[in-house]
Amino acid sequence: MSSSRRLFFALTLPDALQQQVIRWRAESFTPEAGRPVAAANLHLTLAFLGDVSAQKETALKKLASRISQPGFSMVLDDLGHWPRPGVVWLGTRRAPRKLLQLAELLRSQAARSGCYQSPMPFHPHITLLRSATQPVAIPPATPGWIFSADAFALYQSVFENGRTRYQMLEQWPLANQDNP
Ligand code: 3AM
Repeated sequence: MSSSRRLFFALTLPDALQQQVIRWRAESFTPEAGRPVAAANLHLTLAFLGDVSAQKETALKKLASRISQPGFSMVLDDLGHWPRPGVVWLGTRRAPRKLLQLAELLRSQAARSGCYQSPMPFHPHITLLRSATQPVAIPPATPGWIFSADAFALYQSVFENGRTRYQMLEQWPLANQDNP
C-alpha cells in the first residue's frame, strides 16, 4: 500500500534573513492585518505538487537531483496583498531569469510526472500573512533585503494540531552563485 504526501519545491530563507523579515513584519503590520506565517515556514514556492504518491515522490527526487542550474540573488523590494486567498506577500520587482528558469523546470517536470500545475503565471512570493481577507495597509517600501539562493528543496506540508508545518525532506545545491 502506498501513502501520499502533500509536497512542494521551494527556496528556503536563510536564518538571518528570516529573523530580519519577522522583526520588520511585527513592526509593519497590525495584528488585525492577518495571521503571521511562522518564521520557520517562510519560503518561496517554486512548484506546488499536491498529494504525491511514494513512487512519484521518488521519481521527482531523482529528477530534482539531476537539475544543474545556477544560484542567483534577488532584491526583496515588492509587497502586495491578494484578498482572495487572503495573503500578504513579499516579492521582487525584478525576478531573476535564473529563478524563473528554475521554477519553469520544476513545474514542467512536475507536470510531466502527473502533478497538476496551475495555468496561472508564476509570481514568486514569500507569504508573510494569511487570513488577510480585509483591506490591509501595505507599507510603502521594504528594507530591500537581498535574498541569495544557493539551493532548492522539497518540502512536505504537514497539518497537525490545527497547524501547518513545512518540513524539508531533501535539498539540492544550485551551482556557483553570481549577480542578480
Ligand atoms: O505560501 P505560498 O503561497 O508560497 O499557497 C500554498 C503555499 O504557497 C501553495 O503551496 C505552498 C505550500 O503549501 N498551494 C497550496 N495549495 C495549492 C494549489 N492547489 C498551492 N499552490 C497551487 N495550487
